[in-house]
Amino acid sequence: MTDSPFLRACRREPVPHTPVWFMRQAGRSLPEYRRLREGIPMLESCMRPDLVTEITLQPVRRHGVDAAIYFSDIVVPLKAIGVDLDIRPGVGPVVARPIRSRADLAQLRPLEPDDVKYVTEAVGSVVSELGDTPLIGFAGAPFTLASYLVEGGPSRNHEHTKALMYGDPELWAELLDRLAGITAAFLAVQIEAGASAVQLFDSWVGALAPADYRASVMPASAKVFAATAHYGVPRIHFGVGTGELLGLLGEAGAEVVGADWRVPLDEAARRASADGTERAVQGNLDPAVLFAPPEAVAAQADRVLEAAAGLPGHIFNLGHGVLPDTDPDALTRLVAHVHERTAR
Ligand code: 1CP
Repeated sequence: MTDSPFLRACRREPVPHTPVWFMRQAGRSLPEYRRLREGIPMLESCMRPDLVTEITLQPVRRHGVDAAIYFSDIVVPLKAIGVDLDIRPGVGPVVARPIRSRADLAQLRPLEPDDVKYVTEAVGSVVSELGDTPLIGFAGAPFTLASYLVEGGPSRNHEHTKALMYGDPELWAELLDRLAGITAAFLAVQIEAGASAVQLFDSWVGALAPADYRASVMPASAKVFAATAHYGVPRIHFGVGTGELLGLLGEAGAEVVGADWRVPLDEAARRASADGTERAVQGNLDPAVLFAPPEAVAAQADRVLEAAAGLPGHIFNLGHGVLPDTDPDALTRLVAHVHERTAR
């Protein structure tokens, strides 16, 4: 397992082929997933180890990807500590009482492993079924979690979040620090139960300028990385639209930096390693490319591979999650194509 192409690439070691996995590889694009989920709300399915195990394994069986990602959602640890929230179909996470004042912070207490016993159980069961395929655990980063908590749901402009960040820096820092503790504890649960790597999703942090990221967000994300460093498992740090932040995402403490399709991977690797620590890169095919004919998908995948050709440490992925209407066969073909093209 420690010799798997995915883990070797995370450590920037030579690989027999470029490893591939897809963000959101489990989920709506798979008919077998839709069948299994029928009539079961999202958060309930995250708390059922039998369902989590099966859903996590589905894309591994179907596509032959080099890693599994634990089926859950970034708001699961918040639900587990008692935050009143739900995941609405077609919308996403919705929070009953958005956090906008110091009194609202009382909703956030530390996460204890006992709050998420179903995660420990499900990770153990997934790992035993996976054999030599590594399992990636994940969590939402403090900024992205804060965005849902402060806005009360999905947001395009993050206006309440930014109003709090600029308007009450002390409360903002306290909010992010609490979220960092919760996130670190949630990743620790997954690593201790057997996850071989973890990804910190700061999906929406690309909304910030580098100076604001450094001053107002990086201390909390760095705390998550510092708290999980002793496990020795690779940590991947990813956000959408983060071209200008790639250096800081690396500096926060990750071994692997994920990039979206807006930055060529050779440039992403340069930026991610700008502080002098060499880091692997993950990415970065535009998920919308998968709606093009097979030859066009292959050509665009080759462009990604060419940009990554000289890099010791590339994990092939999309630049963001699989879109719900993606043809699953396009994903299967893409995995085979990358494996074939990069076989050494
Ligand atoms: O890759 C997999 O196998 C899927 C597991 C997974 C992951 C990694 C899910 C299941 N959610 C996530 C992480 C997640 N959740 C992120 C970070 C990744 C990313 O940027 O895409 C984010 C931002 C969320 C929040 C969220 N949860 C949204 C986005 C809302 C928005 O702001 O636009 C949505 C739609 C959800 C619900 C959700 N999470 C996962 C599934 C399968 C679903 C749909 C559930 C349903 O409605 O039935």
